[in-house]
Amino acid sequence: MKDFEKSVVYQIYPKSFKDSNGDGFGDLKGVIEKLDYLAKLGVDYIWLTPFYVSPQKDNGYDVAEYCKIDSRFGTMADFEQLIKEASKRDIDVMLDMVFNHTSTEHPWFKRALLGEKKYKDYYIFKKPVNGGEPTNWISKFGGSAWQKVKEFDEYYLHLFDVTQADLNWENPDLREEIYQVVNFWMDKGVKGFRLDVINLISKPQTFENDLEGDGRRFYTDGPKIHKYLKELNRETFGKKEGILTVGEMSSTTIDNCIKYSNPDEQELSMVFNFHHLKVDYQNGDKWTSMDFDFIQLKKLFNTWQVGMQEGNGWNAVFWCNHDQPRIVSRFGDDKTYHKESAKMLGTTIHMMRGTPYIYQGEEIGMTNAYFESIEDYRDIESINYYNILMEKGKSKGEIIKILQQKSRDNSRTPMQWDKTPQGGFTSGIPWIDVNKNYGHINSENALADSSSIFYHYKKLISLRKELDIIAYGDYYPILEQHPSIFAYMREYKNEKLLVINNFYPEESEFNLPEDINLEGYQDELVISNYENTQKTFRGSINLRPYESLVFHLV
Ligand code: TEU
Repeated sequence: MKDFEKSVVYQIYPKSFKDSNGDGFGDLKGVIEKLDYLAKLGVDYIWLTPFYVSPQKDNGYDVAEYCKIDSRFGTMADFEQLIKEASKRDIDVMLDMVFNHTSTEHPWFKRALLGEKKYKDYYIFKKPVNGGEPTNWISKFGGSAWQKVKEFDEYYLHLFDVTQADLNWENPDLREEIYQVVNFWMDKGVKGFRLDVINLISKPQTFENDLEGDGRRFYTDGPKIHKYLKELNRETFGKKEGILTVGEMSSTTIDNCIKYSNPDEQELSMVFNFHHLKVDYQNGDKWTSMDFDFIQLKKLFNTWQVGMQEGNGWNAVFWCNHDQPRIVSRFGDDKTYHKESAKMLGTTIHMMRGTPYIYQGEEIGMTNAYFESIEDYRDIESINYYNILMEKGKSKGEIIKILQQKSRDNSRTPMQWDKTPQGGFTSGIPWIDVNKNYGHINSENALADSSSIFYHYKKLISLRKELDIIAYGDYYPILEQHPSIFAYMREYKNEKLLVINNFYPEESEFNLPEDINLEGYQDELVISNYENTQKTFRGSINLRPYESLVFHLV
């Protein structure tokens, strides 16, 4: 059984990871081919995003069959082999479970439309109000969250795409179906679950207009959410020991996240929150283009690190996933200081209190795609917002600039394995273009260079195993108002860890705050991102561009 605090999870987006049969679409056999690479990196778990039967309107987050594998990804035999091969390398497999909604192609929804009461009650159908939508709620992908069906004079709720109908968790039969799905996959040997937007499953009793916002305040961390998660835990993963569960929590609060992840509550092992990834949204609007607010970034991390620690909750710590732009392009520098800034960003996250998640390609510093035409984009959210912004009168040029910064497709371009055509991802035509920089940013190059980002991440992972302070230490922010340095301390027993990161391309001077006394400690530099680095820490340090240093003080 693995210790979550000492583990690192690697997220795989199978569609873009490795294509084994030349159809341009990554698959499970492709994942098996690359297990040695992942074992070399040293990760403990792989989390695979959905590969179930799906019309792929939202790349698999629109599930049409929960217990069947989409033939484009392979077969159940491939999946069983993947579990076996991963386990030989001491890697456990985590699956992504989408239980807030199903595809409208799911047999339940189809039967609902045929008027079968049982299945209609699996979803949230409402009568029109004043001849229109039941409420003014807005879908996360733009437009109304309600869609009228021609079969009856009613609307169904879809918080995401119109093809993703929200499930009615009030219905105990529906909940029972969900438990069977989780148990089915657990019986296959799955050791963890990532639960998609799980804090949105509990909707209010009455549906009313939101006069202040888009409706999220009524269903985020909704009225019965903790009851449902306790029941889910009891009926499924709580029955087995050592199953890692991580909830994706949209627009959540620390108090709720403590409840979700404090072991006494018996809900989940850990949570993702996204507040730190909204510091480049102008007035909360993602579809704008602006620089990130560094002070706010630190403030959010510090508040969550300390808040979760005080409540004995547990964070999943991360920069990247399949919904976020690439971090080196976002808060680092993907040109002059590509290597330095990518390593610095990795260190910032991996030394925190929480379980780190690495998204495929992050370990080689993959960058945003910088697609120049809307035809290159595949993501439904990006395409919807392209149209919305066009209607609002923005120019094509402005919109493309926003998409180059914000689109989810930035992280969905194929994994760059080597310098052969299509970056070695496929022998065919990939479903989305490969980033043009695959000739120099690729895994083969990274493996051949002992100073690569890959080996820095490998070292971060192994340090977590070696030093208990990284897994178990307390977190203390320092220099909170410093305009360019993100520094913090960890403390465990009589040890300390001092983590210092320069987030900018200019040099910056680090001075230890006067109230921290390190007299009597021996210090050892455990990881850094420049060669020729001073090995001990005393007094002040002049940091080079994006320099990152971690000292262990014993
Ligand atoms: O994402 C939930 C979610 O709200 C986002 O991160 C979303 O992509 C972002 O708000 C858009 O601005 C999860 C999945 O990770 C995502 O890929 C799915 O599209 C979504 O749920 C629906 O299942």
